[in-house]
Amino acid sequence: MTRVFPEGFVWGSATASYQIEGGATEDGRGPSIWDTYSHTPGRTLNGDTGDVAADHYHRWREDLGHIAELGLSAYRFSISWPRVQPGGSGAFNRAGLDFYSRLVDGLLERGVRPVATMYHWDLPQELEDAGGWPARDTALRFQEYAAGIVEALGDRVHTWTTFNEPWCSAYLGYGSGVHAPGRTEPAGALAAVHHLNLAHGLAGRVVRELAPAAELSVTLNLHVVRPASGSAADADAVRRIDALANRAFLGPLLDGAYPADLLADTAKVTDWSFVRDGDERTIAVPLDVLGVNYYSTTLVRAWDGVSARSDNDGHGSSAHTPWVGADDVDFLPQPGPYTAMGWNIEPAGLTELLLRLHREHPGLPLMITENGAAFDDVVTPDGRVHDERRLDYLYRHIDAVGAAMDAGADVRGYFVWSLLDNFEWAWGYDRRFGIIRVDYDTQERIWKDSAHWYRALAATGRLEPPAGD
Ligand code: PNW
Repeated sequence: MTRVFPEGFVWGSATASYQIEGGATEDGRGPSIWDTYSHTPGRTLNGDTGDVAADHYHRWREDLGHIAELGLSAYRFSISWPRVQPGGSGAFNRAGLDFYSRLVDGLLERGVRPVATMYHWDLPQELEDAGGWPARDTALRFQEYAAGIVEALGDRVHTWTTFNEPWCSAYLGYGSGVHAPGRTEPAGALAAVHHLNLAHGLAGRVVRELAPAAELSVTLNLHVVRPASGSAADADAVRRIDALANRAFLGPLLDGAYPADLLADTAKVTDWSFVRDGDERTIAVPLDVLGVNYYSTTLVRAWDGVSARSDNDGHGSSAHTPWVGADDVDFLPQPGPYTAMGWNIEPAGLTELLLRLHREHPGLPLMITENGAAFDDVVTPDGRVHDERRLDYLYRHIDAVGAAMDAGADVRGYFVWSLLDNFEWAWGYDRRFGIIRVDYDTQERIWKDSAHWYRALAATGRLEPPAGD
């Protein structure tokens, strides 16, 4: 069935600084935790680093051309903190700010709305050395950084997004250690959750003050958590993972308080004394739009402490769990099909998630800030990439967004992850999410079939089933 999206629905695509820019030591950029982590042997697949990545730092003008050619109404990118403030505090780096200023102007000239993420995981290494996100001071440094970039770019940026997926920064960075900085400290992970939330609130106030015309948002990777059975024990496993994954952020951001069950569940890990009077009020700065990243679903059951654990939480191999304080919850393998990340494909989960948000937070506009899939793309002799599985994934998920809108959810737009193949974190260059292929030898950009298809969608707002669907 053909689905028609409303006039003004935003069609965008997304990237992140460390994943595409390269230029890691150029023009005064300082090191980030991802430089350190990726240069540590054994941390990333094949020892890949973001030193060169998709060379966007030098090819940004060409990439703007692709964005314009695709007819996107918005482009979501992130600002590299160590590029604009190399040590994470004190002086700003003019050359770094100029890079983003040129990018923003280039987008505006092409009629594309700039959506800037302040933090997509590249913390200045100096701040990590001083304690990282488990340290409260990092949130205060983030407020200064936010003031510097908002002052420089102001309301030329249409939407300021404070954080991308604080869940990943906290639990993968400080819990399981499969992301930078690779620490495995359960209490530290929960302190990181709080300081990321706090930093969001502090930076949100900066946006309100310095760029009153800009929209304020944050992007969360909310989890759709389902029980393996109808038992009360499995329902409780769902509740606990929902608290760690979703309500640890939604609670303070939207309701002004951490959920009581989260504090009780994790009492053995930490007493949460890092939450000070007034913090929750600071965090709850009103949002204009909530960014939602969606890829897959999560299936859990209560673990009896005896049977073999399936050990399949989809977050990379680590002896440490990101789900701190929930050792008695087991993550089950899911029915396929799967993407090249091993993530199960389930578009209905996206509808379910959007309707939950609509129900629990009526009146809050939503934006899909990431959705997409990695597959093993093949370049055919005609020089094309027939990525029909990605195309099918995108079609089904965009259709699922439409279904949620039909049922009342206020969804304003959709950003495909990602514009370009890029450095997929611990998986390096082995996993390709782009709708545009990057040849890492020549840095040539090749439009995959999904890019051609997405251009037609952005031009018409009409979602047509791909051939063969
Ligand atoms: C998101 N997980 O990352 C990020 O925002 C992107 O930078 C990334 O490239 C994209 O999704 C694809 O992975 C995630 O383990 C990384 O649950 C890991 C997880 C979730 C999201």
